[in-house]
Amino acid sequence: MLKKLIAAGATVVLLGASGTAWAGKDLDAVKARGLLLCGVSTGVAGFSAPDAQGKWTGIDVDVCRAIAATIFGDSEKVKYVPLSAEQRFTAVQSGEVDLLSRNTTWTLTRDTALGLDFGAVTYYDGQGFMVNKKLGVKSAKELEGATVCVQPGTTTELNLADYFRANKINFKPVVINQLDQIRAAFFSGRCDVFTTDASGLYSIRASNVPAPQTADDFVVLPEIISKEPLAPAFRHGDNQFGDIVRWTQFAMLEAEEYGITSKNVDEMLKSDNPSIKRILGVTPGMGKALGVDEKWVYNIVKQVGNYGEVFERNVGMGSPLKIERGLNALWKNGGAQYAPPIR
Ligand SMILES: N[C@@H](CCC(=O)N[C@@H](CS)C(=O)NCC(=O)O)C(=O)O
Repeated sequence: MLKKLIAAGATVVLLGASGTAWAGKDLDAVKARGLLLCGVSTGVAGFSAPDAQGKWTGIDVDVCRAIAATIFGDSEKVKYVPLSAEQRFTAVQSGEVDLLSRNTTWTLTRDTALGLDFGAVTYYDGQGFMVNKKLGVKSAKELEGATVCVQPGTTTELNLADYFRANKINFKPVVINQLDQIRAAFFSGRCDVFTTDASGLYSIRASNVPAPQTADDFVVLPEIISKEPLAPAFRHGDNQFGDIVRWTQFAMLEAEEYGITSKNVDEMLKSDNPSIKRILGVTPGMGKALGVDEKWVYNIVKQVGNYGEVFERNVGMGSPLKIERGLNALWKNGGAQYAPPIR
């Protein structure tokens, strides 16, 4: 085959044993620094937020941790950089962060004109609306004349205008940059409606309602008006780094699919299943192909967990957010989370 290709005039680049032909400067810089610089939000509980001790937690934080486990074998080798919606893309472009793992929607313009690339979708979301129950509103179609709190620099702002225009509903946007200020504006009644990704609404309702109001005073309306595939973003141009980001997410999904968890991963090393042996590096090859340690998936699962564990711990029914798997269930359970095979 190779001879035929060469005979046909193809330029064939043969890779060395280390596969370094794809290595790029971004991955080199991460390795030289010994730390992954991960852009996160300024505080969306369940996704990326500092706890009382200042330790960052959430599903987006676990994505950073898993990528650090792939690169360094150590999920702690991450520095978190909080970024507002408006700051986030410049921070990636300028090199202030290596990776943006922060409820960011994968869109065509971001993937092209902004000079970014996206990894695999870590959370399938859609935009929703939250209102105070005392307004008695049951549907977004009843929002004629409403004031709507929205953060700038988001797909949210664009979808909001499209949706209200398409449905011929008048509204007044209240555009506020800082997340804590926009939440305060909504909870103090300065806006009738808060709109963002449904995940963000559940997060804010579970974690940020100021006393004496409670989560029960607020309702998320049934309309989901957009597709918000949330994925990690990074600079265009370093394919090996991109492969690592993409396959780290797939590895967490494959681990869930094969029943490999943080609890049983040591047992699983003894499995006879050829797929599990390959995934966990007992049969070598996958790590070498990706240019990382053969134990990369073992390290991810042992230190961070499989996708289902990460989802449940941070945002699932056992967490304060109580979000159902829905579209984020594995494909074999009727969801959209599907990983290409590790082979
Ligand atoms: N997924 C949308 C919205 C993302 C977004 O930034 N949402 C706001 C509203 S909850 C947020 O997360 N802000 C966090 C912050 O500013 O720290 C996008 O990518 O544009």
